[in-house]
Amino acid sequence: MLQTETRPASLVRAETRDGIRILTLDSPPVNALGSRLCAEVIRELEAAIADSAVTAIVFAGANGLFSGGADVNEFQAPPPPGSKNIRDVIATVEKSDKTFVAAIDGNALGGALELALACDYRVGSNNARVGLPEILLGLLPGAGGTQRLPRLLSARNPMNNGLAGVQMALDMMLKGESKNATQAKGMGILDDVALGAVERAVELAKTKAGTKARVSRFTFIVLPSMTAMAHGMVPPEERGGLAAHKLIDAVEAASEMEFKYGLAHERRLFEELVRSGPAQAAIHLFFAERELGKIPNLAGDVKPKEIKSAAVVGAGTMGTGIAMVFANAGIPVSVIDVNPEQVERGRANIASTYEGQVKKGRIAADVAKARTEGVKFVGDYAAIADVDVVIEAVFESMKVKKEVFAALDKALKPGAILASNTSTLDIDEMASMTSRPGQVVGLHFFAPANIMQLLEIVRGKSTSDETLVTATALAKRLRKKGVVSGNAFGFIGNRMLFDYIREANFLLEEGATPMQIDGAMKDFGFPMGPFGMSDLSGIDVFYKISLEAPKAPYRTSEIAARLYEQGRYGQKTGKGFFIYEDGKREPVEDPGVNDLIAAESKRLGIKRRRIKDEEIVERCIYALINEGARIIEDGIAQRSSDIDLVYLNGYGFPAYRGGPMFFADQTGLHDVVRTLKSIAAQPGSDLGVWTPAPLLARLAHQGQTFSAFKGQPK
Ligand code: 3H9
Repeated sequence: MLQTETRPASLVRAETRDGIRILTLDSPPVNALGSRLCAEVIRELEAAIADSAVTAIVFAGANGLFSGGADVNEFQAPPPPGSKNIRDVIATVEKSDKTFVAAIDGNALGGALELALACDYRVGSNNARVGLPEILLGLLPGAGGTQRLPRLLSARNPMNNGLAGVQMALDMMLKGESKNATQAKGMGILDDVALGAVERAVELAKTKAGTKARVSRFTFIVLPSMTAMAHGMVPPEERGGLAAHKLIDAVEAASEMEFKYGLAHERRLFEELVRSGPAQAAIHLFFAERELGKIPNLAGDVKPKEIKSAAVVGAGTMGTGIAMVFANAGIPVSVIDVNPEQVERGRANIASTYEGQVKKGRIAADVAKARTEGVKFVGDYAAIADVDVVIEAVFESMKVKKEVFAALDKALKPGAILASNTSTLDIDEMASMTSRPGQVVGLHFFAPANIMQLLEIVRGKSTSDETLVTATALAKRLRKKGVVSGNAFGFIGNRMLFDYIREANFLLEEGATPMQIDGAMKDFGFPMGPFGMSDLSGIDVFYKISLEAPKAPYRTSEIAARLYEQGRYGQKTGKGFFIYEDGKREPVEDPGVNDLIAAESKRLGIKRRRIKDEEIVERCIYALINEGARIIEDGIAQRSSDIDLVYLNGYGFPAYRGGPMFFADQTGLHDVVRTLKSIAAQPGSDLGVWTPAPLLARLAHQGQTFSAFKGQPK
């Protein structure tokens, strides 16, 4: 007998089949368990529990998934008093004597899996994915996940007193990894996998009605050596590991305390985390990534063009790296280069990269073979006439790039997109060499292209909306974080980098050493300091870029130029700001460089002084922030969160600080402006570079943040 009772305006659909009440979460796009949905679920649950004709309750989800978990938006401010959350839903389930089954179709993440774990049984469809990814948001599972998952997995994996299961639970939560249906069934998270999860759940509910299999009643043990090892494997609390350490504490509490006290402990730890800087940074970045593909002011509903094949001009390190990015995404790609030695080096680079991945167990040998074969080397433009997109990755000189663009325009089919991998140069000037400026765009990959996540998509003055939308869709397909940038020298990332490097060099002239500056920036959380980075990228590369840069309105440091003149290009020559012994990557201090810097200070009449690490960090980071503000105001970046993603994914800014603009917001823009003014007041610093950017000054005055500023690009 089928009775249907639907409430269209509601976020929960209730339906009864043969005494089984099915509650379907229906809150697009991802059925996030926000306060309104939770209140409605509780109302429906209470009605079902009170109904003596209902023998069991099944939870399901609409919109192609069970649920994406708690509504992350609600973690950005304290909840209003009395609002309901997923913990209240689970408490209602836990109190009831009825039988509960979760029917998981698609994703059940975070609070959604925690709800499923509170049920007696869990059934997944073939496309089910379950996980507790809270750690990726700087949180821990806060609705019983740290208490129920180790209990369940310990019971389902009883070898070694259930310790293997506890280890699985810890690993899964500490990595934030989700598991597919087969894996979840193998681990014991799912009781069954079936084609139709809801139908199977209803069947199971009918046969199991009246029985209980509550995970909360299981017990488990965890060894102190196991948690000690886990603490040792995650980063220190102050370096992004706060949530991980608290998560391990919560699991330990689960084994030591009665269930209800363990829950209370987990809740306390969650509440501490959710207000912490790292969690707020991670939540900011979660939404920043979801904003990425959104381009304001497009003319209508513009669709991306299909990209079926690609070509790269130049078989150097960058060109072959880009080719591998396409091969990894399954897009056939040709590399064009006329220099046979370069081609051989490129071929060898690709082969050795894929072989290395096979050796490390990252890809299978047949995948490596297919990818290697997916890259063809060709010698002339005629061979790439039919490709849909071409990326030039030749020498960073406008003259050379213009010649390449003119040749590509003649050779390629109409409509093909011509892209440049330039890291600084003017896209419009390259477009002017073609008959198709609308199909010209910058695609600035970061080295090594096959590893680094960032892709700056540079919009020239004539770049068409269709080209731009195609480029952002392509970025997604290539599994890159594609940030749209306006066409300014250095775009977003390098334009800000020049200010950062400028300040680091001024600090050298005033009394610091490269080792001290790099150490201070590493303590702040960067994987390497500005001088280690210069040595890695090449002092020659920076020097040549500086020749093409617009003239700065203030003096520039000449230290790097002195090193360049001595042939000290960095790691590739074994010496730069540092010395690299026997091809090692570890920088060693060079007293000769310190003498060279001291001589520069003398030449400039600067009296060297002791500089504290705090001043180093402040000046380098605040230089980034001030230029970032100008970039937003000039419409080069669409939003401040795009700048944060650029710095995180391209330049190693520590994720737990959320990016330079978010860091400024957290510091308070008023305080940032006050610090800028105090730096400017120091003798010798008043070069005009510390004048607060007008947007920064305005927002500080209004008590605003960069995140809340919704200015539009020009
Ligand atoms: C948690 O559960 C805490 C509990 O332990 C304790 C609580 C007390 N909330 O990614 P997409 C939005 S913490 C709010 O492009 P996909 C997203 O912003 C939570 N919004 O889709 C976007 O909005 P817009 C633990 C969310 O198909 C839209 O949905 N859960 C949430 O590629 C589409 O997103 C997680 O960490 C959310 N939870 O991937 C899971 N999730 O259209 C986070 C998504 O306005 N979510 N949105 O830009 C995901 O991993 C993916 O979104 C998912 C779908 C796999 C679900």
